[in-house]
Amino acid sequence: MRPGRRGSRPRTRRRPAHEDAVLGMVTAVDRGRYRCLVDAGTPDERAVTAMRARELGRKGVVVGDRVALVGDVSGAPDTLARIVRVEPRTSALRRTADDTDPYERIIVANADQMVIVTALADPEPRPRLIDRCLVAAYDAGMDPLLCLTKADLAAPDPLLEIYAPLGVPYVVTRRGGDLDSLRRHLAGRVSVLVGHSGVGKSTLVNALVPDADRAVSHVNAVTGRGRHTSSSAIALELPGGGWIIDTPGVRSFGLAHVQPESVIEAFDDLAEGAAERCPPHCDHLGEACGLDEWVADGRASRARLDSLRRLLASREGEADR
Ligand SMILES: Nc1nc2c(ncn2[C@@H]2O[C@H](COP(=O)(O)OP(=O)(O)OP(=O)(O)O)[C@@H](O)[C@H]2O)c(=O)[nH]1
Ligand SMILES: [Mg+2]
Repeated sequence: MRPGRRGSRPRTRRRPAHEDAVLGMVTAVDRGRYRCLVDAGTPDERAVTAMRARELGRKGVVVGDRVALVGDVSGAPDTLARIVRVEPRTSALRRTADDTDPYERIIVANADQMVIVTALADPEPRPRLIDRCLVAAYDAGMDPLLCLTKADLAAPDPLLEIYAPLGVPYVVTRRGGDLDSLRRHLAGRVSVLVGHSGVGKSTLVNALVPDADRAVSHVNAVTGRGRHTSSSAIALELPGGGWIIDTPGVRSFGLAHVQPESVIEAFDDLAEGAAERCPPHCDHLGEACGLDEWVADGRASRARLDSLRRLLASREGEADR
C-alpha cells in the first residue's frame, strides 16, 4: 500500500480477507495495547495482547468490541497479535466531552444493559446525572438499571419516588448486604457500570467477580468527591455467566449527539401520541407540542410526560451542575 497523505486514502478497499483470523472480545485497553479474550468458554480460552493493524484506519477499538485477530494469537508472554477488523456493534455507548463540544467518544461497545450506579450518600445523589445517563442508555438502545448503593448511609425512598413514573428497574445495595438481586439482573448479560467517582462501582465488581482485584478508594471527606480511582474501562466475566464492565467515574455525560426521537422511543405510550399529535421535529418542550393534549385525553399519565420532559431538558445546558 502506498502511504498516501492524510485524508486522501485510495477509495478502493483493498482489505485482505484474513481468513485465518480468530475472533476475540476486547476486555481492556491500555496505551495502544488491547487485551482480547479468545476462545472464551473453551479449554483454549486465553488472553491475547494485540495492537491495531494499519488497515483499521481511524476506526476506534473499545472495550466490548468483537475483533478479528491475526499474527501470533497464542497468548504466550511477550507476543503481540494484530487487530485487523472490528465486527459491527450491537450497541455503542457514546458521550460527548461536553455539550458545546460535539466530538463524540465511544466508551463501550456491545453492552446491552447500563447500570447507573448512584450512592444514596457520600457522594450525594445527583438526579441530573442519572437523567443524563438514562438519556444516553435510551439513545444507545441499552436497558437501564438503577443501582442505588450505600443504603447503610441513607434511605432510597426519595430518589426512587423520582424515578417511579419511568418504570426503571432498580436494586438497592448496602455495605455488608447481599447482592442477589443485582446478580439476577446481571446474569447472562453484558452490563456496563456508569456513575460518578466514589459511588462504589469497583466495590461492586470486586464483590461480584472473586478475583477482580479492582482498586477502590475513599471519598474525600472535604470535597465529597471520589478520586477517580479507576482510570480505564475493563470487562470481567461474571461467575454465573455474562459480563460486567467497570468504567472510570464520570463527572458529566455530554449528550450533544442525542436526538429527541431516540429518547421518546423508549416511552411507548408517549411515542404514539407524538406521532399522532406533534408537528414535525417537535422538541416536546414548547407550546406546539401535542403531548399535553394526549395526556388530557387520558392516553398517558401526566407524571410520564413530566419525566420525559425532564429527560429531554437534561440534554440542554451545562453537562452536570
Ligand atoms: N458505606 C458504604 N461505603 C461504600 C459502599 N460501597 C462502596 N463504598 C465505599 O465507597 C468508596 C468508593 O468506592 P469505589 O468502589 O472505589 O468507587 P468507584 O465508583 O469505583 O470510584 P471511581 O473508580 O473513582 O469511579 C470506597 O471507600 C468504598 O469502600 C456501601 O455500600 N456503603
Ligand atoms: Mg472504580
